[in-house]
Amino acid sequence: MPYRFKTGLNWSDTTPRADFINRRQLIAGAVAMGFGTPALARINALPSQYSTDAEPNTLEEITQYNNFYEFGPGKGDPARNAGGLTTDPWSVKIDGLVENPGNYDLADLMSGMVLEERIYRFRCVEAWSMIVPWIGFQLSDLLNKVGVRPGAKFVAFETLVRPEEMPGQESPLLDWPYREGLRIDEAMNPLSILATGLYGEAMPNQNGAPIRLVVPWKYGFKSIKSIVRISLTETRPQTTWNMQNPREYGFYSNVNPKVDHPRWSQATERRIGAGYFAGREDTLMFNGYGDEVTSLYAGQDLSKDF
Ligand SMILES: Nc1nc2c(c(=O)[nH]1)N[C@H]1C(S)=C(S)[C@@H](COP(=O)(O)O)O[C@H]1N2
Ligand SMILES: [Mo]
Repeated sequence: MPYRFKTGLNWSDTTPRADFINRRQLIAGAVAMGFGTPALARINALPSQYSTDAEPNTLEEITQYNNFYEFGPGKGDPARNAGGLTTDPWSVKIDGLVENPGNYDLADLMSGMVLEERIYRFRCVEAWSMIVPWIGFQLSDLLNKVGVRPGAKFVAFETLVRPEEMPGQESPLLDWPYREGLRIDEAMNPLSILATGLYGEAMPNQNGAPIRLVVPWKYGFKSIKSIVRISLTETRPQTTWNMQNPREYGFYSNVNPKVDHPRWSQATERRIGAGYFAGREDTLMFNGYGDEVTSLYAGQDLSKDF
């Protein structure tokens, strides 16, 4: 694998992060989740300059408290129902304003990509948060590989539609497929990643196997799971929650403590697993990633472009 050292970090930096990967806990979790074999292959990934040094949530918290409406609307539904999703073979269709469109097998899609471990803050629009040690690569690297044609202004994403394996799709709760989108400069920002694993192992189904988006300065619903299509478009794509309720969910969905959801405050958040007495934390503008992304929105009124 051709490592590209962008960060000055390397494996000899024995970061304290190595300590949190408690192998026994991982394996116990994998078995409890029905992965069957404890022999999950560890993924080699570089540490990243973009990681927070906040303490990650446990594997159990990350894999038992989920939003993945294709498997039901409850937080426990994905863990209960996603085990039967077939994630191999997997292909992703890349189309629209792109030099090399096609149906890419996941392995081909990932070839040449640099895998990093990115420990990111993750903030759901429902005002809870987690710290997740993702494994993934920059979306920009993939877009550069397939070649963005002039005129492309947005990137649209779609999730798999397979009601036989995704029982939530039997109900019209959302207009399937789940859809999301980014402006091209947001997609090219180095913080935007396609994640294929977490805690050093392949992505659990309930977290969006085998490949999902993670955009850490935006509310969690932008981070679309189990992606089967990526389209480069000239016009702004339709997005699931905006279609469902445009008054409550905008296209941008940047984490913003000063712009409340119509039905609740966004000023504070509850860290999953922090315990009943831990108290709420202040939500940070752009979820704490302002240094990296504030310039993307120069001149925009973020109370209108919410
Ligand atoms: N396809 C799809 N992607 C999705 C969702 C979904 O229901 N379907 N839920 C979103 C929401 S609201 C959140 S908060 C995150 C949750 O990711 P996690 O379960 O890995 O924490 O996934 C996002 N991506
Ligand atoms: Mo969410």
